[in-house]
Amino acid sequence: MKDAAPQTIYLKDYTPFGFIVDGVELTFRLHPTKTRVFSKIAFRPNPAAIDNRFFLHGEQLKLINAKIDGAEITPRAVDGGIEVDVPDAPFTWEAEVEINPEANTALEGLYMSNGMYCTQCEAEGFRKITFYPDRPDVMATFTVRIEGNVENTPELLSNGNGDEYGTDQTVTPNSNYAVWIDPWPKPAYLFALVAGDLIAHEDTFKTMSGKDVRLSIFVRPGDEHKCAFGMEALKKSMKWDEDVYGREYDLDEFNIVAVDDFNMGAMENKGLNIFNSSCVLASPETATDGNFERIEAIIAHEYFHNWTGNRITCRDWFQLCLKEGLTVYRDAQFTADMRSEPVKRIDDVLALRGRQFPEDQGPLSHPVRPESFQEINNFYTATVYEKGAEVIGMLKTLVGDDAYAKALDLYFDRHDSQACTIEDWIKVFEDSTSRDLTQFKLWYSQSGTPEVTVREEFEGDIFTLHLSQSSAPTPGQDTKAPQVIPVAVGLLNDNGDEVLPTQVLELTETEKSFTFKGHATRPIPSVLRGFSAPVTLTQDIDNARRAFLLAHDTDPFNRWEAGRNLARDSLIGAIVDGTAHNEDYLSGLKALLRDDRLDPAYRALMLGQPSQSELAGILHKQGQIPDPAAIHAATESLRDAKAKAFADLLPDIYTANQVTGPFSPDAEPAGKRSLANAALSLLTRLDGGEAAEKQYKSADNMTLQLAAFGALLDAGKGDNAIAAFYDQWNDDRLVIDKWFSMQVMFAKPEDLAATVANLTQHADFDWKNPNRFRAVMGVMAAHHAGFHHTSGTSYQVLADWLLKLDPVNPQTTARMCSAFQTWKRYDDDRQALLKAQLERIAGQNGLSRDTTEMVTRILE
Ligand code: 0A1
Ligand code: ZN
Repeated sequence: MKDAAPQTIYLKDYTPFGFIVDGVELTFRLHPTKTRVFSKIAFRPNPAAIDNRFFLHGEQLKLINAKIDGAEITPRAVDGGIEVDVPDAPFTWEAEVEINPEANTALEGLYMSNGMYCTQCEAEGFRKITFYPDRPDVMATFTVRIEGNVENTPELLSNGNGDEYGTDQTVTPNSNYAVWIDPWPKPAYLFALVAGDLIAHEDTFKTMSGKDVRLSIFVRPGDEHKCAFGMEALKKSMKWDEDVYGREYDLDEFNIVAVDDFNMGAMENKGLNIFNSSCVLASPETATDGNFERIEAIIAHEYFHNWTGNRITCRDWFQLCLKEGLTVYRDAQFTADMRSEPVKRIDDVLALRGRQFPEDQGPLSHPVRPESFQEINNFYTATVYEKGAEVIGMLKTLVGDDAYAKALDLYFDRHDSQACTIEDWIKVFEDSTSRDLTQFKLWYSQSGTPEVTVREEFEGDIFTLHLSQSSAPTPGQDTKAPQVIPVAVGLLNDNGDEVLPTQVLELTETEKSFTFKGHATRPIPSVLRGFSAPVTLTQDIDNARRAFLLAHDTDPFNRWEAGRNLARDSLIGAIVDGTAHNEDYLSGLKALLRDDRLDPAYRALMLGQPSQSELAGILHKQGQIPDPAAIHAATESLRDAKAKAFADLLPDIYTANQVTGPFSPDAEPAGKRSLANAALSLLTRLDGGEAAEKQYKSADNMTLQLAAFGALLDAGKGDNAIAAFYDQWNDDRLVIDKWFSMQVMFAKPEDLAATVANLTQHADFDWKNPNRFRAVMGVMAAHHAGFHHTSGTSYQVLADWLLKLDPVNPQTTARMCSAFQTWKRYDDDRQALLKAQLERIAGQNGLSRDTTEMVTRILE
């Protein structure tokens, strides 16, 4: 057996597996370096097969023996696995393999994290556990026996329901075992096993049909006090999925485990979700409001996968958005229901613009459903996840809420226990609404961000909106067909009253005009309300109009957007020709900040402004070469201008939004803290850090402590806090991740590379831990002015570390290569520096398949 050589896999080449699996029995005899895995699998020929070659995936496995129907055989080693001649009738495959969890630093398959055994099988990790048809369209029921040692692994967990637990002293002293039965057929990527010394935080949930489900969050001793919030989030998620989607949980228990070494956020393994500890553990002292909100959303996301992903899974990995786009959409609905809908929408659009738009504007651009890949792990992208969710949102907007609910009922009924495609998904909507969705499907196949241009006309009493769409070429797609773009529009009069409530215009052609009759005076349109489609909008309107919308738009998203566009144009003016910042923006924003009727969280978002990398992307799109230093200077000067313009208001806002009483991470107090902290950050520009110093000293929760820490670092007065923070928190790895990140984030651009070099010398820079690596390297790559400092040193530091990490953990290395994806935006000197680093990485001997694919695509 050899690891698979790099090859491109195409959606068009899909064929079903030649065999059906009737049941899987696994036994794990755990050992840190020599775990034995025994498998017994019932196969039968698949009547739908095109090819009946019996190929099983397998990587890094030591085969001890293999049998077909009890007779020992010798499989042929082929690329990426083994091949065997098998009978043309049902048969039983048995194998014994040995694997080495301790040596598994890639964190795919069975590995060890702080003495605990755990698994990560999505996308193709199961093949590192045993020989198997490791593809999502092969679904089977699993029975798993785990044999361990009472002292090291008192807890032995797998998918489904715990069936037996015991100690069997006759085999080995101190040995223990557990048997788990998962009655639901599942693909191998949803397999999970955890074994270790864990403590359970327990609860129960009564489902809509009255069944009691046992809920547990398993953590390492010492983390017990950080589970309560996650448990509440889980119960809320279970209830919400019943109330809103009619989906009930389907096992007797639901288990979550927190692990410290994890490549991603969390994983939806059937009945045994495994979480990066940063995405589940929280206490008021150690986690910020932002962390709490994210944890609630990720717990919901993984739980919602039980139906959208697990009960109905993907036929092949090209269909990844089938489960991810829908589940992200569902978790966003959940957060909007639990918290504030406009705030969640703005946060999501910020994330889309921050992560997905750059992906779509550069060499990594790909459709929501890609058509080829070399390494599937490289396609867990913002496009598949976040744009995938936007596509679901558009579908719902186009068919309406009731039709969406009906279509989802049909989807769950029709496809339960199946592995499906986007065609199946679309067909459900076509069948339940009688609408032809052929054009809509282009959202899944065309890459790139469409640009919608708006022109207005007013004649007689008729107001016309002329809409047009275009989409720039993207890799492999030079020309595009027009897509169906839902453009939500409302009309206002001069007093700011809504004269036409929100309507959805369907832009289906390259150009289309929409008329609105009976308007005695010229109405003011509010276009793309709620960000009804993932597009860029070009609208030739002046600052006065934007200021009007900032003051009056009845759509909260577009009201925020008006302020955002004012800020953007003010910044672009300052960058390009040193124009002073826009007074209308500052005075409009000030009026809004004063408005106590507005949610503090919303006002805090209003105070924000486009990031430096977003500005670089906008300039690039306008055909200009972004200058990171000028962009940095402009964003700083706008913050200074705000501090000055709001000087009289900031202390009041700060005081009025202090929260008293016991800490609660709910939306209301969290919103107040976010506004107070936004005010503090500006105030620090006026008082030299006095208020921040006070807040740092008195803070009794991480939200206040970290904001004060950041304000002090920003003011160049963070030295004492750096030392104090470390002393206070050096035994809490999640907080120490923050300590690393904050120092990188607030480094002066010219000091960034040196700050990072210094931090990587620190004894706590445990670079093999993905969270710690990202806390430093990920934050460095996101520090626009510092990463792109003319010296090029940051590029080099990042490349050095990526080369060091690649042999240890290809997946995390490859993901971070996207830091280089925007390289062609910049001037010749920077491009040369960036290219040299990319080529240096690409030229490394033995570079992983993951990283090779990323750097090759980026360089193309
Ligand atoms: N399916 C998980 C995330 C996940 C994706 C890929 C992984 O390894 C390549 C691991 C986890 C989710 O959507 O939460
Ligand atoms: Zn997911």
